[in-house]
This record gives sequence, structure tokens and C-alpha cells, in this order.
Amino acid sequence: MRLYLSDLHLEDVRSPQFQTLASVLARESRRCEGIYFLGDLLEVWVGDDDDDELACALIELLSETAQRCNLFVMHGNRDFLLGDTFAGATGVRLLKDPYLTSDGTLLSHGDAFCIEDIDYQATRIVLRSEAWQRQILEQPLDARRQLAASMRASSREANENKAANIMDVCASEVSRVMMEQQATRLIHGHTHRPGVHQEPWGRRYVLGAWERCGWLLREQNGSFQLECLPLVDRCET
Ligand SMILES: [Mn+2]
Repeated sequence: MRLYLSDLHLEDVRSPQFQTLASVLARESRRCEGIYFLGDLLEVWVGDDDDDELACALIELLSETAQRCNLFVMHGNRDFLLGDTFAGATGVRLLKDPYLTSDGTLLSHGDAFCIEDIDYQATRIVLRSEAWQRQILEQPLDARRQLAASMRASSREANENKAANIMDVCASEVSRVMMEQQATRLIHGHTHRPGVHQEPWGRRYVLGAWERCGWLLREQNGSFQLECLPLVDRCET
């Protein structure tokens, strides 16, 4: 059995999202061979030297889980600075985007398919470049935290003024990549539009963001099920 999740956007260890993730991992890791995080596990990641409460708690949670089951993490557009030090500390394997599995499934965060958002794609090229990332990581942790906060604010402002279809995947771009990769199944997140779509080339599974509920795609014996799970609040119990 394998699980696929994305867009948890974790930002607080006391949040229902973090608590729900902890209970999902405790429950599922014993029977899963792999759990895949397809981007934006975190709302922001400012570098592997981050020592705030959430970073420490997440590293502890993942390293404990990785002793029972294989964990895979792909970068999203918010946590693309997750690096080898984080992978080493947790035991997760970082996957490149897109990643083709041996059964012809293409895994992707999904933002690379949103090519109609031209400004976003231009920014993406800069933020994912080695030169920009090296320059950012040379700055002190506090400066990176401030930069992250201002980037989030301006991204929110930009998105408020965009038509909804611009922020969805572009069907022709998805087809092109699926042909190129010779894949017949796609699992992605990013768009916050959970659903299962039959496309000309195969089936497209869209993971949901952990907002009002949590989302995961469960693969068992070759069949796939998109599940919505209630967010638990430890304070309520
Ligand atoms: Mn995203």
C-alpha cells in the first residue's frame, strides 16, 4: 500500500493539520511500503538550519516514521529549500519533480503545469535556480524568515487578482509531459482542486490542500482511492 499527500502547508506544530498528520503516520506507517509527500508539506521552509519549533517537531516525526516505512518528499513552491541535510536528519528521500515510478505513474507537485500563469512561471525559474538559492542560503536565518514572510504576502496579493483558470493546470501542457514521459497516470497537487479526472492519456488524480479537511490518495493492489479525512484537534479530545 502507498499513500500520496500534498499541500499540508504546515505552519504550526499545534495546528490540527500537524496533529492529524502525526496520527495518520502513526496509523498508516506500519502497513505502508511508501508514503509520498508531493510538495508543500510546509507553508514555508527557510533552510535546513531552521531550528524553530515546527522544524524540530517535523524532523522528529518523520525520522520516527521513516523507521517503519519509506518516506518520499518532493519540493513544492513553498518548501523548495528542503535539502540534503533535512533528508539526512529525517531519513526521507527527496524526489525530483516530475518523478516517474516503475508502474508508469508520474508524480509532480503540479505548479509546472500551470503555464498560463506567465508571471508565476518566470518567478519559479528564479526561485528554483541554484544561484538564487545559494545566495539566499548565505543570508542569516532571521533575514530569510523576513524574506519568506514578505514573499508570501506579495504572492497572496498577486493571486487575488488572477482568474481562477490561470491557476489551474493547462491540459495541453499536461498531455505534452505525459507523452514525453510515456506515463499513463498522474498524481499531483498544488491547485487545491481535489478530484479524479479521466483524460485522453489516462487518469489524473489531484490531491487536495489540508484546509477544511485532510486529503490523501491511497493505492492498494493497483487501485486508487482519494480520501478526505477530518482534521483532529488534540485540544478537543
Ligand atoms: Mn503549491
